[in-house]
Amino acid sequence: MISGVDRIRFSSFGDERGSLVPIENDKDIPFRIGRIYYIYNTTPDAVRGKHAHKDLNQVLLCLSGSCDVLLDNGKEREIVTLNTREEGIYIHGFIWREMLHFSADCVLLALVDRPYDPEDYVFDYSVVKRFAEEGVLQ
Ligand code: T46
Repeated sequence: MISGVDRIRFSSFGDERGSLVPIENDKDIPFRIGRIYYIYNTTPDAVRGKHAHKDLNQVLLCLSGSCDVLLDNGKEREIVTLNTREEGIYIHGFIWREMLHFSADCVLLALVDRPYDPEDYVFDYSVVKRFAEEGVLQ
C-alpha cells in the first residue's frame, strides 16, 4: 500500500445467525469518530472524490457491493478494490483519492475523525505533487 494509506481488517463475529462487525473508537479504528457518511445509488461511470484532505483521516469500506479507490500521494499511485465488509482502508496522509467503478449495489461507508469542513479539501492535484516533492502545503 502507498505511504499514507493502510489496510484495516475488522473482526467479524459469525455464528449460525449471521455475522457482526463491531467498530469502536481508538480500538478497531485508530481515532475517535467525529462523523459518518455513506455513498450509494452511484451510476457505473461515476467518479467521486478527486480531491485530497489537508488534515482529515478516515476509514473507507464497502458495506455492500464494490468500488475501486484510486490513491495517490504525489509519488506513488495505487488502485484498491473495496469488496468486503471485513476490510477497509485507513487514509491518514495528504492523499489524492478518487472512487470509481461502483457496482450497482455499492454502499461505501466512511468513518471520519472530524466534522465536515469544506476548507479541508484540496481540489488541485498539483498541490499534492508539490507537497510530495517539497514538503510544503501551498
Ligand atoms: C472523501 C470521499 C471519500 C456534506 O454536507 N457533509 C459531509 O460530511 C460530506 C462528506 C459531504 N457533504 C456534502 C457536500 C456536497 O454538496 O455532500 C455533497 C457531496 O459531497 P462530495 O462531493 O464531497 O462527495 P465525494 O464523494 O466526492 O467525496 C466524499 C467526501 O466529501 C470526501 O471527504 O474523502 O467522499
